[in-house]
Amino acid sequence: PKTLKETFAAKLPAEVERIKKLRKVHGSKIVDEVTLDQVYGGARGIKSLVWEQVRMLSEDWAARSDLPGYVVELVDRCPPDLHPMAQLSLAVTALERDCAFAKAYARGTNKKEYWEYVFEDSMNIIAKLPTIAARIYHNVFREGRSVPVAVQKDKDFTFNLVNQLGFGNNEEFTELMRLYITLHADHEGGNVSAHATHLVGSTLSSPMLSLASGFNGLAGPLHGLANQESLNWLQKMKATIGDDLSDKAITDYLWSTLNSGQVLPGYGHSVLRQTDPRYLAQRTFALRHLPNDPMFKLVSQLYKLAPEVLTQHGKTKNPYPNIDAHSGVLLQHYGLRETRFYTVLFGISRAMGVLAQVIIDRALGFPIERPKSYSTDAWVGFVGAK
Ligand code: FCX
Repeated sequence: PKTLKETFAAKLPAEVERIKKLRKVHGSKIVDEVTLDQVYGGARGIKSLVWEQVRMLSEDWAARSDLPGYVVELVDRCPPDLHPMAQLSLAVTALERDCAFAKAYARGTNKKEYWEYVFEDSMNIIAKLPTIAARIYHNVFREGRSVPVAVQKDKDFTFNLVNQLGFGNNEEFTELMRLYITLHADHEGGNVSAHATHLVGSTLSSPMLSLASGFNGLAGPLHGLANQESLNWLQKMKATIGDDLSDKAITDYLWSTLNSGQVLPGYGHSVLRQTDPRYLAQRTFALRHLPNDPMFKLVSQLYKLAPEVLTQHGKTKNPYPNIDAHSGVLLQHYGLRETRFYTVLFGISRAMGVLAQVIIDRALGFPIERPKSYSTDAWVGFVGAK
């Protein structure tokens, strides 16, 4: 008898063909109407989460930054070859023990107050992320020979993040990290890390477990891990073409990547149809601070050549660079060379965006998210296909 996997593999080609034909004939058919009401659910006056008093916020986060001992132990016991994103997700999941919202819910707190506890939890999580990340960094990349220095309670979030990683005496790098943290926070709710956090939170699961779900999505190569993939790919390209930055050498390398069935990491986007403004913001920083960095020059050459190659390749709807095409060369320039750590920095920033949204979701009483699914047979019936 065939194994389940062999049975599935044997059925797959016919199924792919059937769906392709179904979409070809009925792809443009309207299958649902979404009213604005369904999008908003219970919109009322949305309280803004923009802060006027940044100093107060920094002090508040510094005051909440201590890690519970058991979380430190859990991180320290992770094997160094466990990907830093998996370690980050584990640590954030473990913070669930002190979840104010879960305790309030268990006490039967009125749903109008949920958001206040989610707010507390979100602030506590964000405040602890730099120390968790720095601990992972020292364990994995300094073989645990060093530990993060203490949080300086009078300094801001990013100063402490950079200082705890061990790069504190570099003001320019701190400035870059302020840009990095700002750019990666969030751009809208549909990307996987934002949507996963929102979706899991819609079940009233805790902010810790919701954020860990978002981090698990961010760890995918087509999403947040693209910043790691992008720099690794650039380094392989540099190793192959050396100092030959000619259009021909680079174009040939781009085609060799595409012809081997791989994507160009850092290019394309599910929604954008132009160069990612977050890419341009990083480019502006690089032109000002590291115009002669050889890897920046390579990124610039790619920016000139890759869109044309991707257009000729004819598959992507967006041949332009996204945020991940630039971030790695900036981090590397300042000495943070460990690409397996890059998505952790993306996650620290993304947490601010997605947790803010979870607070708003609870404040507005957004319902549990529940799209409808059908089997292909049912879809066939639905669209009246043969
Ligand atoms: N290189 C090669 N092929 C690409 C491509 C790229 N950079 N981007 C898209 N394509 C291909 C897709 O693989 C797909 O091919 P298929 O039909 O054989 O599956 C086709 O073009 C259509 O894809 P498209 O609709 O344009 O894009 P999607 O919405 O499906 O995917 C992502 C968007 C971002 C996932 C896609 O552009 C990609 O894989 N990019 C490379 C990885 C990356 O940089 N991800 C980071 C995205 C974002 F910035 C982030 O989340 O951080």
